[in-house]
Amino acid sequence: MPDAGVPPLVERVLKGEDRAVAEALDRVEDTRPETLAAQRELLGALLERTPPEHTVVGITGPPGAGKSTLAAALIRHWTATGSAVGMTAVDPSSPRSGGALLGDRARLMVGPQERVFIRSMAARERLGGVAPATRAAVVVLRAVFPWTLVETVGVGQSEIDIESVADCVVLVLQPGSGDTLQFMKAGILEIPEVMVVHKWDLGAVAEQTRADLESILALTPSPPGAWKAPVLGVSAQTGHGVADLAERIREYGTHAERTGRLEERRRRARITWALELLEQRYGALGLERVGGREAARQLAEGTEGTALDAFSALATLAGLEPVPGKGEGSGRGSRSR
Ligand SMILES: Nc1nc2c(ncn2[C@@H]2O[C@H](COP(=O)(O)OP(=O)(O)OP(=O)(O)O)[C@@H](O)[C@H]2O)c(=O)[nH]1
Ligand SMILES: [Mg+2]
Repeated sequence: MPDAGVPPLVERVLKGEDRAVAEALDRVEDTRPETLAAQRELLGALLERTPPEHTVVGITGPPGAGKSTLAAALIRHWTATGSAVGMTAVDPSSPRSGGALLGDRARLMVGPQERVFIRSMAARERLGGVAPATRAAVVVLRAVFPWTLVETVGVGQSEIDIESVADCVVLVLQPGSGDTLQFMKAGILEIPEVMVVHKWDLGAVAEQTRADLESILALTPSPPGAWKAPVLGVSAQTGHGVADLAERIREYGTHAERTGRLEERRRRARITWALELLEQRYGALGLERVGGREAARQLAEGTEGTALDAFSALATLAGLEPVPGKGEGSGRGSRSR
């Protein structure tokens, strides 16, 4: 039903119009400071109308583990069961895997009638963790799609960052790579909600990797009632375990919702993003002016609205250039393309 107070773009995005989604993504990925006010308004309007059960799933893991292929398999699974999916994918020109896997719908093997929206991010945004633009893109996609997938690559920071973007993190491991021990040392095995030993079709080497991983995980018992990340053998190539993976993701969602973990995580994600914006825009000075990172964190917690609203409040408190919000001037920033 049309709502008189809803900006036209927001209304079109919520209907899932591809062009509107693409336009909204262009706007929120714009890094020019003068566009911030309009972004704040757009993201606020979208978040307000986002069904809470819409879920962001992060897919992370070392290069070549098959994250994109697995994402494609999940997309097929979800669309086959009637759910639309949004995804931020790596640049199709990725040299390693020929990467066109997701940029190209034909290779993705998703029918034209299936509701999938894939946003390619620039290669620079996939390295070294999660860019603020990715956070904003995820807000747009999540407003529309029951499922949003975010792929990040790397061992280390990207796994840690993805936790503040996704509601559920899936770690994809390459069989026989010996990464597991390294992951444990880096504290990465504590992050994912679901672990996938991928390329299960490789047989014994995959089974061995799962056994190794399970024995490492057995060393760190989880407190009663806590979610215990399952270790699944999956092959995107044969389809083995894909439905099970989707089921475990859903199961975790139910658990996180029931225990309040989901809400807590989204709350923390908002703060992380606000501080990131403050630092990105004003550097160390931004944090210093509000009394350091911890103080900034607490101040941000006391604010309402989206991460951009929290950031704006912090900037104002710091006596730094205030960021106009709704009705405070600075017209809608538009892009010249
Ligand atoms: N045997 C086997 N190979 C697979 C499977 N899934 C993907 N691969 C292969 O693994 C390679 C990497 O796949 P991608 O999906 O591009 O992996 P990725 O983790 O997204 O790679 P980057 O984005 O470059 O880090 C490709 O050659 C795939 O064909 C699988 O289930 N079984
Ligand atoms: Mg990939």
